[in-house]
Amino acid sequence: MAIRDILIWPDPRLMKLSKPVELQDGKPPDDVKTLIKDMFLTMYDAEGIGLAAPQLGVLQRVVVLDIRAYEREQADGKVEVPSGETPIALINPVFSEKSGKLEWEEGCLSVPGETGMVTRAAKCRVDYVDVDGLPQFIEAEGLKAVALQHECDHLEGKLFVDYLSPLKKGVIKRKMLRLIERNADEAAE
Ligand code: QAP
Ligand code: CO
Repeated sequence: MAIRDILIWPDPRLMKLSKPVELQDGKPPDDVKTLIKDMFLTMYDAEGIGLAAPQLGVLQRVVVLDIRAYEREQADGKVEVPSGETPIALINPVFSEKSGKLEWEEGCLSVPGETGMVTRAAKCRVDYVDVDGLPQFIEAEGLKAVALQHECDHLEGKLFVDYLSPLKKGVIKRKMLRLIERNADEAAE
């Protein structure tokens, strides 16, 4: 088990379609179980609330989510109490839109330090297989619905920046390219 490096957009691997996990005797293989553990470690280390496998360069349909950290941030009063159970690992998630529209200021561990307003479905359903190979589904709203849509998008090679204006996207891209360059320089020192 290990913390892995998170790819920074526009790394081309973030724009690829991820493949479904092939279950063996109805169970996820050991490398996928290790991947899920590493995804949680990496997400917590980076102080994120969601992470998709392609962000670690693994093009498989696996997502982890733990929105409790976000709940704590909001603990001063209002906002919302996200529904349902997290932390959660989703294998082969299939998203279906339920209803409504919800605007949220999103960020992404692959686009560090940047945010943008994205409109998503306010309620959604996600069918998936859990770490034990059991078919499950979640019906979510609010932050949890936003997070599930954001993470499922990663499996299609899509990021929140793809919903922004070309101008804003371009500004963020230049910043990220500079960051990638700086990281490479530091690694070479
Ligand atoms: C996806 O995002 C998400 O820029 C998860 O400097 C986004 O965990 C779900 C993060 C919005 C729901 C709503 C981003 C941490 C974490 C940063 C994240 C940063 C440090 C983002
Ligand atoms: Co993301």
